[in-house]
Amino acid sequence: MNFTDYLIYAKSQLKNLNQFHRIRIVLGNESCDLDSTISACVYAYFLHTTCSNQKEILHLSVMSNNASTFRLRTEVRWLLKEDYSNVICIDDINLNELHNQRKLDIILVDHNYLNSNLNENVIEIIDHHQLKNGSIMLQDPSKIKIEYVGSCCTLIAEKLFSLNFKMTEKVAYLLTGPIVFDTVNFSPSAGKTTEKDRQIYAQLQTYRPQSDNDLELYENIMKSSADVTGLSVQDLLRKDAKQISGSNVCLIMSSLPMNYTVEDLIGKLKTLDDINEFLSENENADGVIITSVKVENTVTKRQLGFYFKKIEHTQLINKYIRSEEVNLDLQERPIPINQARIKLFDQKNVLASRKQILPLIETFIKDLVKSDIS
Ligand SMILES: [Mn+2]
Repeated sequence: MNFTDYLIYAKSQLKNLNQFHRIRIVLGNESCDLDSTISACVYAYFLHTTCSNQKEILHLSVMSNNASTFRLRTEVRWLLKEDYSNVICIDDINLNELHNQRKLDIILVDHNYLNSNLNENVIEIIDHHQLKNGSIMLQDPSKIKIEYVGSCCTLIAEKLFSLNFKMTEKVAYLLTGPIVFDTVNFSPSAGKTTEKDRQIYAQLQTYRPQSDNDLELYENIMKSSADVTGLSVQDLLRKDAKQISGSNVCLIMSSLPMNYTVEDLIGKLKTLDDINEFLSENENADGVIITSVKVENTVTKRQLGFYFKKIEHTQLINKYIRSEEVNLDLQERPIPINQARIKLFDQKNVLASRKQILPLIETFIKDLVKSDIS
């Protein structure tokens, strides 16, 4: 069974879940980015084709997002082409029901933590994000693979190679997409590439006869990911969002599409209604931290901004995020809107992406107690 046939088969089985004894879900992270999506789909395909008991066990890749947010992932649609419509989103399947029926296993790819009771169903983790307090610990340590490489697809490909998977040109191509995208086509100034990313990339190339020009592949993914045609302020904030919850504060970290800056977004705001509505639709969060990357003549520029409903939160985060321990080297910029609860900065430490910033913010708001903010 090839990759396309597997996705069609998997989606068609959503109405036959009762016929299986076990449903094994490969779950991508909540941002549903290209890396997450390809990692989940390819790994589920691998597990399905190597499973000796396909009648009893169903392997599905599931995106942690609903279909209306997933549709904002223009780069995923570009890379997957006709396979895009067969991707399964979280609103296509009732995981809680499978959990209650005690037939659910979950494999996390591109994240290592679930903020729900489904945590106890996790049987394997393959990820390149930092482990944190509360990360899932599995009884069998060999089922946790966490390594800080540029792309989770590097780890998925490594695993497939080590287990004698019959690599095809198509699967090699799909895995290559996120690797070149996440490493900014192996750009030294982006600082994302590890030796393993290069090694695995070279190994994947041997399955792709026409792979001489991956600059074109990279530029196509970039172009489709940067396409903001028709996106509203809320879409822009929603496209790549991750939630951080402390006991007293909940906030969202949104990464904007490539080359669309925080300054562009703030310039688009006429009132705060759009941001407030975005927050109320996301667990009624207290605020949002927004990051952006723009590459100009191979120079990477980053911006960071935030908005909190309460001025006390703005002040607290402002103090923390500019501190030396966070080390982002932020330079404040003026904004075109008279609003003390919004801040905009150029981030001179361009090596720090959301992957590095998010755990710091997480630690900070975990420690916040009510007396700090009231
Ligand atoms: Mn990733």
